[in-house]
Amino acid sequence: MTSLRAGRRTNVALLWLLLAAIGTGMVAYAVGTTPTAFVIAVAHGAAGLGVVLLVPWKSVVVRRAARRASRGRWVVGVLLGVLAALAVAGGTVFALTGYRPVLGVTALAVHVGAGLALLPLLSAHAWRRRQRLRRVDVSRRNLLRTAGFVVGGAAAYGVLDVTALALNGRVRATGSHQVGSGDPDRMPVTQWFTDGVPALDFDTWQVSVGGRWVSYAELSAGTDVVRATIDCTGGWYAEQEWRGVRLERLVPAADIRSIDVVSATGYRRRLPARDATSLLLATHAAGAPLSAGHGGPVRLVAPGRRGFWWVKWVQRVEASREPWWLQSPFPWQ
Ligand SMILES: Nc1nc2c(c(=O)[nH]1)N[C@H]1C(S)=C(S)[C@@H](COP(=O)(O)O)O[C@H]1N2
Ligand SMILES: [Mo]
Repeated sequence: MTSLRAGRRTNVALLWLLLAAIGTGMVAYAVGTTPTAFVIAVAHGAAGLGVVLLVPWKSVVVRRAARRASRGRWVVGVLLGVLAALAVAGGTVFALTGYRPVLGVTALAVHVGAGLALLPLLSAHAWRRRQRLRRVDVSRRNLLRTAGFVVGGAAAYGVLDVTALALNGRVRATGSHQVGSGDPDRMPVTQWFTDGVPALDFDTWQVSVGGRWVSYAELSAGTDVVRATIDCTGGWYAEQEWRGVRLERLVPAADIRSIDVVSATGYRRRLPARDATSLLLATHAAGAPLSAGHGGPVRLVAPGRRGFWWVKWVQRVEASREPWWLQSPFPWQ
């Protein structure tokens, strides 16, 4: 019986670690500022690598269960194992080798894809095999044991992080690798769901800001300069000197709750009104006009926010009475 109980303990610990890894992974994409991003990255790495440390115990459980498993369960089990392995391998390879797409796919994309695919399968697997929560599951000894794997995972993550730093130089706390700082032409052109780069005429381009048409000429004559880092959830970041007009000069702050920024492609983000002081409608990066790929004629610069907030090809900016969080957390457009 002791080995059965050990199996149960392993399963419970593994479930918590996997859910923690997936949860922190999702939260990581919503965070753009460094102290918070660092804490989340460590928690994510600790949970994920803690899973690896549990493999010797889980393999005993699996070997025992495989003998009496139905074919369906066996397939689900193998799939779960493969996805978990892909998630860990993808994350590790990405940390060590950086942003290097192979046929358009990065190790980070494999990591995220496998992690997201894991969630429904894992939930179904755990639900089918659910058991009543027992006192021992939340006993001090058991929680300490799980915490031990988290500490071990954190130590492994520390080693991975230091190795990544030695191999790649600067890595941001979000886990993103530096590509093209000070040299916008080297930055990757990134779209969530590629709707293609629109060819817009810079000379005649106008942006509707709070109902008023502002010409490209007026915006590109702006002298507000912001040094800020664009940090794509795809795993790269770049620091540039952006130039244009600060949004607060154009949108009166009177009783608005949020600001809608809409692209010529239909892509849009809604930002909290308190951001108005830091937002920039940029026409230039590193002294040169923005290329079409990087959002020219006009793009939004949103310091401290992940790249998906930096709306390209801005066509319309509007004050809104809706709260900013009334939108999909990530753009699915
Ligand atoms: N209109 C529009 N703006 C967009 C996107 C998009 O798909 N469409 N992608 C966002 C994402 S995910 C990132 S990381 C940055 C990338 O900017 P870049 O292509 O100039 O590097 O633009 C953001 N702005
Ligand atoms: Mo992105």
